[in-house]
Amino acid sequence: MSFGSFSIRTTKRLAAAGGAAAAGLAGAGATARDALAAKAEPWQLGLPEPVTPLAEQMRTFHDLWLLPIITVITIFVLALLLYTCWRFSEKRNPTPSKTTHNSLLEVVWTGVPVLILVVLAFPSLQLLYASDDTADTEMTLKIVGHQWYWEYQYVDENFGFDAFLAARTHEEAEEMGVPRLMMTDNVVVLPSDTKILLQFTSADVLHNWALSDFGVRVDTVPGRLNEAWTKINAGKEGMYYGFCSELCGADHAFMPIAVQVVTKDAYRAWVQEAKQEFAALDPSLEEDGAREGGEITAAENADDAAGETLLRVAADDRR
Ligand SMILES: [Cu+2]
Repeated sequence: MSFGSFSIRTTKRLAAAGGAAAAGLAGAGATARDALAAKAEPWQLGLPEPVTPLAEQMRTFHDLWLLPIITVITIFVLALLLYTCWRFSEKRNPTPSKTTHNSLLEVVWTGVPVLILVVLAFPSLQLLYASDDTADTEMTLKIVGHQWYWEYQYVDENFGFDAFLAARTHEEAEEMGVPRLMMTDNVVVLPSDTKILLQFTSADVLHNWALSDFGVRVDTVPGRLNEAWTKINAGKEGMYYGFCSELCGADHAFMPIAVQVVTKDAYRAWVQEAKQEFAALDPSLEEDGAREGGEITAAENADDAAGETLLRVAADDRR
């Protein structure tokens, strides 16, 4: 299945434009970085630059809470071990004490970890609830895991496509001018500054759609519909890459995720092109002219539940 060249071409064109912009602003580190969004740099430390509110919240949780606490614990335990090795060696401590219990110490080493967990529970639960808040989304992208590629359905626009690995070898990558094992033949295009509902399911085994920059990492489970949301900050347009993160078989390493974030206007223009390029999810909606309206209403969706029963029914249940 390859609707291929279209997306790669578009991507190249837009990437070239991005590159030119970055070159024009040479020295502006942020711009150069955005152009390479999600591509790890040698000796890079820390989490990738977050581009969504959720990813920002996740980074804050990690950098301000988890990392300091774990650092203190690690240093404390290491110091304790070293001191014990030194102080209580056979040479320095030939006749060991026979003490077996110390109530105060036992209360402390039980109580302190409990307190740490209670403190961590607050930002953790905040994050959990925030990532579950799929209210008021403006569009829906349905993501279906396959062995070994991703299928994307723009359910509001009634079209979809498959995304296969674009370049497996160094030679292919060089020839196409794309990053090896990261680019796909068709690229997911998403608008910035738009709250997007992401729905996940699988046609065969467990996969995981993971895109760290968005703070999204969700299992696709056969027979289940998982949900998440994302809203890419305005001004963070660019290419983002992710990977299947649930061991799913022989080609697990060869089903990357490539997402191009564009402005709302560019997205609308792309949708018009994409509707011509890609197959309709439901051809019957084509014939009755529903597509001319641009939007498929929930009622039309419900009328037509037969085709993709599980996914549709699950989606409609929410309404
Ligand atoms: Cu996988």
